[in-house]
Amino acid sequence: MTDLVTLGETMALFTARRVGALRHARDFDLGVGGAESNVAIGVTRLGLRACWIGRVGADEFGELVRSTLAGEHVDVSRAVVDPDAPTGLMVKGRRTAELVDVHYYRAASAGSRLRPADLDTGLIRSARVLHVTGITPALSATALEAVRAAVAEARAAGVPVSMDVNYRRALWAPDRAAAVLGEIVKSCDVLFVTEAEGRLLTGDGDPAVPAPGGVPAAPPAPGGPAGLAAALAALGPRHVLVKLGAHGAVELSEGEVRHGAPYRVTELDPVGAGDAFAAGWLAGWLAGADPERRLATACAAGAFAVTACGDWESLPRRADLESLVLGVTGDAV
Ligand code: KDG
Repeated sequence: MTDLVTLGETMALFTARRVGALRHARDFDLGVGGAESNVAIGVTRLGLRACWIGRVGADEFGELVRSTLAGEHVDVSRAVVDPDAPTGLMVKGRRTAELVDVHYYRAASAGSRLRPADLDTGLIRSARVLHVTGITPALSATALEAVRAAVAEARAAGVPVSMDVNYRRALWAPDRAAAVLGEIVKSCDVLFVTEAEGRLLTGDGDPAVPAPGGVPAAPPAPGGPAGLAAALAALGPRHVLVKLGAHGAVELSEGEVRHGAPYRVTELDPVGAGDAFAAGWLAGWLAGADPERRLATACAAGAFAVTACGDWESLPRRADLESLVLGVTGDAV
């Protein structure tokens, strides 16, 4: 049985080795990146079974995406190889030692041609959770329809739906994102947001939501993160997770507010931290961990993910989480 099913675009990812403007980069590491497949890898590393649904081109990068995910024990048997479009690309630079900048080359990519017919509805109906992000609906009309169809299928079968808003300014305008994602949120059981993304959904939007790797510059939400979580829970989700970066996270679940304490780590690459947080929380939730423990697991996973370069490479395994928590608090996750 598959625990988590997710759908989205996974791209080939070139990461500049040198700090500075990309035009001066000479060497790149080649890997893959995709928010949904990052979560799939994250929960797999924590002992669950995950399936990723998406499209790749019939090219070397598509092969790289499928073999990388399969190498991480993610089920890619439903991935579609599209002969008519290339695998999308993402290029990651280091503008300064602290600032990561991300550039997409994904318009009309194979991944953006995802469509409802690509879904294995039986698989979704038998999963323990469907995880989607706000990235996929921004890719194309058919990708948006695929997300809507997957969510409807899950709802009809009583499968919980989890969504990470993952707002990407490079893909769509904030008002369009708020309108489209606001509809999907109503069907979600679990919602992951940053403060700025949360305000986008509640209509107190600050359009200056950072690009991945950008520095969050959000003024405090009225009522603080707990007030924001309450406003978001009023839209539908039973569990709302507001990620606060270096300040940990706030969870509102079934009327109870919890604060997840941050872990002190040295940050090398912030991209992928949100996916790690979602994976840690979902893995704890599916394992039936108590609320304090699952939130601590999420915070520890998010912290662990920033300690090394790569969008998913530093996603923790169970033993990694234990060493991080033991190192800081002397307690086990
Ligand atoms: O969350 C990390 C992602 O940003 C990255 O892996 C690529 O899916 C991606 C995106 O669209 O930014």
